[in-house]
Amino acid sequence: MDSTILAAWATRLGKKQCFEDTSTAQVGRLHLRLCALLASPSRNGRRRSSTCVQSRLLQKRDSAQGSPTALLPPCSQENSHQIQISAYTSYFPRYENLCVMYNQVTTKISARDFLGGPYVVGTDNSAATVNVSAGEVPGESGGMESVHNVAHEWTGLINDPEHPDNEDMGNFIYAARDPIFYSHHSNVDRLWDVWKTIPDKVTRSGNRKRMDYTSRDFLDSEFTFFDENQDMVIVKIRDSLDSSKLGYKFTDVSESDNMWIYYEPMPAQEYPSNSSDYPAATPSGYNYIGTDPVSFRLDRRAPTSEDAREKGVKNVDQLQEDVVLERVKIPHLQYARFDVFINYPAANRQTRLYMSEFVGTFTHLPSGMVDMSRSVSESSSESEDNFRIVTIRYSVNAALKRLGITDYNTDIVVTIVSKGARNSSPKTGFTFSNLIQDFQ
Ligand SMILES: [Cu+2]
Repeated sequence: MDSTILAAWATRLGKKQCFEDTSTAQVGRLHLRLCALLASPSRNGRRRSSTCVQSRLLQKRDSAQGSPTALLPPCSQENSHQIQISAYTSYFPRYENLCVMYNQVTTKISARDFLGGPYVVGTDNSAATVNVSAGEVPGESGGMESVHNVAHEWTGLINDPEHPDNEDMGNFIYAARDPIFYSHHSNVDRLWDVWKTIPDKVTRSGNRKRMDYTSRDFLDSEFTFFDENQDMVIVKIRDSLDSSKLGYKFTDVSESDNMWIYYEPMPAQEYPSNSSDYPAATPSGYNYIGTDPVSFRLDRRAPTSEDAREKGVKNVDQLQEDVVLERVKIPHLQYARFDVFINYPAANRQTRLYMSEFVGTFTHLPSGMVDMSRSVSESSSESEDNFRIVTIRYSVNAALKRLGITDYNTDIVVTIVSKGARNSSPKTGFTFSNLIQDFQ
């Protein structure tokens, strides 16, 4: 364990940069009761989870130090400096979770970065090839998609040989069979509300309000539901953006939300890296993310008033700087995860994610967008239809500031760490069309 990291932990606890109230930072009692449902003999046994939420929670509780249910060390006097080093380690995954949330939600200022690319006429999230000149638009993943996906991964059965279809929560075909699906998605909705309340200045000096898309393509998109009387109900996005119009209101932002909203990543490693030692990505070319980490140089420029005008903001200070992985090609049936680090080419699958150099993640779950007449495991066709093309944005303003990069002339090294499900080795490599700097 790096001594500078341990020193930072001691400083953090010494300065009481932790949270007084951890009472809400636990899995709700609701889900404990749901375990009875998960194991109910009335469910399809083949789709019954063998490791329900309760058992996972109890495992975590058993391995935790201190308070059995607290997710973080409490701020009591006794534990400020006296905690043994070994006790910190059991909290590392929790700080990693907070840092992932911070990078996927807090650092995202624009709707495009948080929600994903706008769905406009021509958007195709499933096509293997995208003909831009013909008006086709590749899908773009926002920060929230991966936050949503990891909960599916955690409560699903990815990589379980007895459940090759990753049912239930690990496969979108089956996910709604699991009762936790509904509370998970309620929380996704709640986090969307929370995102809009986070002040810009948490990560930057800007003053930009976080807003939904305002285009009619977005607001007038329709979804069809059936109500409790089995009558069809059509809901437009514009009707669902304000939950109070739907008859409910989320509770106020809690102390456990503040843990990730105001998370302070650990100090930088001060890893000596010379960006000129690394190749730039080939524009519109063949770029490869292998099973080992891969690093690229990213040439940067300053934003212009034209950039600001294009994005509908008044001045360049309101723009958000992104590192963009363009058009990553992912087989629908393959699990994919890319963690990205800035100026830390030594990053690998073991690198902890609570560090300043970590700028975000992306997770693609094996998807049900395949021939529904066959089970996913049977569907082995590698035809072009079975790929997803997706552009992924990593927002880097806050990380650049933490790393002491205060100008736009300094090029950076971007390291992509590919991971398999549950941090296993990735099974395959992926290609992407370019790695660029962009402003939103
Ligand atoms: Cu979901």
